[in-house]
Amino acid sequence: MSLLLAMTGWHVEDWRGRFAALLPELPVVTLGEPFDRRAVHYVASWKHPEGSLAGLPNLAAIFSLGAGVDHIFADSRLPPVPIARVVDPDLTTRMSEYIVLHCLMHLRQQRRYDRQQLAKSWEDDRNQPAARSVRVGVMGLGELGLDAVRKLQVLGFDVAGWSRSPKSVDGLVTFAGEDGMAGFLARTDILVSLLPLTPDTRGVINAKLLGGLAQDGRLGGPFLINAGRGGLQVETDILSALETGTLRGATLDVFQTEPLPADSPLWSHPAVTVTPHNAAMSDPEAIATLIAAQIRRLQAGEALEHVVDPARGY
Ligand code: NDP
Ligand code: OXD
Repeated sequence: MSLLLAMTGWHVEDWRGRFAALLPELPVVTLGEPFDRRAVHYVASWKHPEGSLAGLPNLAAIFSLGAGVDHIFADSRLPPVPIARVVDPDLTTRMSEYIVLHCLMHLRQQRRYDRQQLAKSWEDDRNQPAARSVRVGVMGLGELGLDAVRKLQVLGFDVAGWSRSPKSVDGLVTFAGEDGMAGFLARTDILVSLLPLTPDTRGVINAKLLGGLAQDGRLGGPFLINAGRGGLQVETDILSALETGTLRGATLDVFQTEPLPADSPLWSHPAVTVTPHNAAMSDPEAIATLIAAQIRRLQAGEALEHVVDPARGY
């Protein structure tokens, strides 16, 4: 019985060491070496190469090394076994820090004061709207979205949420599905995207959606914060909306192509804040501990936690 580490872009030997320490009885193998495919019972994946998990006859489960699973469902030759993802309080807290930071940055117009400081310009218009007068709309009311909602509410923001299925959340105005989209957007001054990337959500942040955002808010125009996935957004539509004034500014942590190409106009746009897909960096020790606990659970005949639904894609 072994654990296969199937990842690209990460230091596989660091992960081997972590799992070997947590599960000393379980051999750990990697895609870069010869291994017995029949012995592999578990896979830990981050962007594994297409087809690399086919032909593992005794595979029992695939563990995503992140919260998102779009990188796993991107493989058209995926074996039909349960897929579990990361749900980790540390990761959730980091994401909420990011969302709160950028909502406050747009509320308090920090980019503008940065420019004024560079120009040594003390300007008379120093007014600031109150958080309670600014409407934040959170797309995605899952592990990350709901935590961000709670923390934004503590600061006084007027928060609403949008999800696939209808939700009743104490103290939160909620909208759901296609039918709820227009009403949700019409009361949104800062749009926060914490959606997973699925066939249904790909390209959802497009000209039509941006055109539906509130234009009557206290910030002088709507802002976008996307920390979900780059595939949710149509970057040319975001740039056009910034040019026409439909959108006042954006914070983007994720991009259609990552790393963001050097020639992307997003890098130098004065109304765009770019971060390198690190809104919520996973703590590797916490992730490995979580997956080791999942493997122990399976070995004890218990059910896996945080299993995703292949039909929904998240
Ligand atoms: P969850 O699965 O817990 O929540 C997903 C939410 O999105 C749910 O509320 C779900 O609705 C909603 N949703 C899914 N599809 C649709 C749809 N078609 N229309 C409307 N709502 C939809 O995920 P998490 O909160 O844990 O994570 C969200 C995403 O954040 C991850 O998939 C990943 O892409 C991203 N992420 C980004 C990181 C970063 O550093 N930038 C770090 C970690 C994660 P419902 O409640 O009805 O099911
Ligand atoms: C994740 C991520 O999905 O870091 O965990 O994007």
